[in-house]
Amino acid sequence: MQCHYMKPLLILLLTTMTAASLKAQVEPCGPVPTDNQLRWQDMEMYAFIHYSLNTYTDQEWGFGNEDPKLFNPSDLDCRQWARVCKQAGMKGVIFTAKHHCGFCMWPSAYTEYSVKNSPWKDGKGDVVRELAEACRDEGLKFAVYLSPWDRNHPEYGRPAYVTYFRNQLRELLTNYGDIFEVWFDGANGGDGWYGGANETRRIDGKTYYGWAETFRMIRELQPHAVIWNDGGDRGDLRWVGTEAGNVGETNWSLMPSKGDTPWHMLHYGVEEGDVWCPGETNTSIRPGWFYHETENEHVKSLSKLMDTYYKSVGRNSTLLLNFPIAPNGRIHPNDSLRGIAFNKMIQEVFKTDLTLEANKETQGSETVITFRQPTIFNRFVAEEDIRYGQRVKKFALDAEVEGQWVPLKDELVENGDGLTTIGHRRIICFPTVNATKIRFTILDAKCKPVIKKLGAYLAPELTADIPNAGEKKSSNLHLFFSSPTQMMIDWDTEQTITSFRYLPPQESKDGTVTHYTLWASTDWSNWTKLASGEFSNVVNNPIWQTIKFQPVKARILKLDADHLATGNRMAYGDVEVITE
Ligand code: FUL
Repeated sequence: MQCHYMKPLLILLLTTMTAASLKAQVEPCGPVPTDNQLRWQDMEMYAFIHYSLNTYTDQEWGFGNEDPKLFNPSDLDCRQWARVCKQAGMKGVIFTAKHHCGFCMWPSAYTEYSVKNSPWKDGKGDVVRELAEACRDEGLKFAVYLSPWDRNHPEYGRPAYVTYFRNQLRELLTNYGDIFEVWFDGANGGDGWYGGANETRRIDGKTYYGWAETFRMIRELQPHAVIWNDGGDRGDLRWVGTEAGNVGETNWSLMPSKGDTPWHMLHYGVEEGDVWCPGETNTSIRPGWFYHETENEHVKSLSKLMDTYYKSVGRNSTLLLNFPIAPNGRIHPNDSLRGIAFNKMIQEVFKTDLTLEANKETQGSETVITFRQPTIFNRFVAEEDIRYGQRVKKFALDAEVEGQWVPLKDELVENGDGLTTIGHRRIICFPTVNATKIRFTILDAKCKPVIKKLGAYLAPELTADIPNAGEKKSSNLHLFFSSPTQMMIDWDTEQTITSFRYLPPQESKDGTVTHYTLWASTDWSNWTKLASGEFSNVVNNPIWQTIKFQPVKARILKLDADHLATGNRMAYGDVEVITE
């Protein structure tokens, strides 16, 4: 129900205006959030914690046959995780209770593949419980990630597994107090151990899990939880189509209630959508979701994290920031220090709203903020009162500098000025101006806008402190393609090599190798197979992939792309060969 906003009228919320009196004046305007969604949106930032057997096998996706005995942290301390998250400004924690490998971080009654068969605490431990309690003590909300895909379970792909999955979910939703969100990963089906069958199992993610029934159970057991679901039945929240840490600068919290959700819908939302389904921006503080020692120097820089903040919280989304747990059972100091610095920087940037002392006058669709004296700022914040929906479609922003109106635009946006919809919060970043006035004009809206806040801030200049992962260009290898899907690397003399690293192309998914076979030779005719398999999660998170093998003498390496994400020509961002 769209009504074009023509009437030059804008309601700027006054603190004295009660919700009831405002409600009486505001006409309904399309979908609005539920109380659960409103509470969730107010959290703004919360942490993901990835920890499982993968932590001990240096993998991103476990196959499902990894030995539970590998789980034996020397110093597991959920209180340290909760403290770090709290100091990093996170309002809650979502924990990987079960990742795709199927290993349960709590002693589920329905499987032997869990902490109860690990040496940690003689099999008497429960990571989910320790973390839930630590969060409660730190005043953080708690939530669970339960992977629908289970590469360990013998019945995966058949009806019996769905019962198992629901039984596990019931355990998590009944035994660990209030849960604020339930996270069902979208990676579904493929190869796995499956109780020893060692095969590929395909499922239809929309029908197989019977989401409607599962959702009913969640509503009953945890009526205040929001449901994140990627594909299948619409949950309360949506994925934003990337794990890189940004949502579209135009980000509608609306989606169509039915049908497929192609990338652009996930990334930008749908202006005409008929349900409220806001975007949650998930990304990791390091390249991978799980801990890898090789990434210790690649924890995201402060400027990269601030960029992520502006492109998530500042674009009407929340930020779900992942902290991996190291094998000793703690968050690595590089991650915790950076997380804490991130929060300090946010507090610093938004410490003083420079418009508080200024005069704000609204006439029709235009608000002019007049400062008492010329004021320096480089951030502008606008918020709609989303209890009444998301209404603004387009606005303009100008600063009066030395008597002249100068248009401002979002410098983090490549196409256009970025001054489109607002929603819960829109932060506009621009080079520092010294201005006497700001003019905020709503140019188009679905219905009469309800603006909750306008503010201006001065952010300190930030320079990148360490390079980000993926920026490295290290190759000095002699590399060529013998076919569109076969890469060769050769040396003048024999080398002893121990691993091969592949960085997927960074600009596009085209040509990304998802499945590979790697061969070595010393004479171009006899080839030894070194490894074959899948690069886990490489499409959503195109980070360095490492293939390790027993040291081998080689003069030539051959990489076969057995499957590409899209396209028919292998592409790469970089490759690296580790020699002894
Ligand atoms: C992805 C998963 O496949 C990754 O392993 C990770 O858990 C991430 C948050 O979601 O789709």
